[in-house]
Amino acid sequence: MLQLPKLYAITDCQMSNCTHEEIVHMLLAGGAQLIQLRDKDASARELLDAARKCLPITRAAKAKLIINDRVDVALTADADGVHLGQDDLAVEEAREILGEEKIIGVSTHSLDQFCAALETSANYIAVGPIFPTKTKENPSPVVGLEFVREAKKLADRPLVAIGGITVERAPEVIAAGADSVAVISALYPFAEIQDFFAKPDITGRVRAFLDVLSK
Ligand code: TZP
Ligand code: MG
Repeated sequence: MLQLPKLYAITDCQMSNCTHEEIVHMLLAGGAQLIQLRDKDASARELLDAARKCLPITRAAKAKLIINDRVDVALTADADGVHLGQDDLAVEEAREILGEEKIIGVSTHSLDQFCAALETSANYIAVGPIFPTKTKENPSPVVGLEFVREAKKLADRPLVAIGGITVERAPEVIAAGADSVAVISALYPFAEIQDFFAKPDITGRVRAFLDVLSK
């Protein structure tokens, strides 16, 4: 079975004022071993271009790079896998395209969706939003830590928790049963951006997550 590191770091160019490549460098410098390339504003070509730039960097660090939403981009770039939402291709459709070796993850937002995902060949199942989040447009209702506990009882594969997870809250999410916490905004500290050209301390945030999660 797939082993997931406790931190699943997701790229966000808008929040960080950085390119995906820059973000990936900073995430790896902090010790991230699992990264998702996510860009809802990018065209397929732009996302493919970013994936092709980032993959040699993650490979050199022996880290995994998962593409959000786009099975075609994951296949063409030969990424490590794809992360699917409820409106993307179904897991088995993606599996047919990507083959047995690639990682396929799927987001679920209710017990019904979680149970349906258990019937697929998904390598991990994500649940959320755990806490309120401003990052996702039209997020599903918050499911809370109780949902993580319930999902853990049923899970036969790694469980990823997402949505509003901060350094402070990450330990309780892992304690509730998540194998990994997927994080966007808490990796891109706005307050530290003093001016337009400044870059946030993404590496520092990764270290902070890994530090609390190693205890
Ligand atoms: N799916 C459920 S919540 C969410 C996604 C993509 C956004 C997570 O972002 P943040 O900033 O870590 O709350
Ligand atoms: Mg999606």
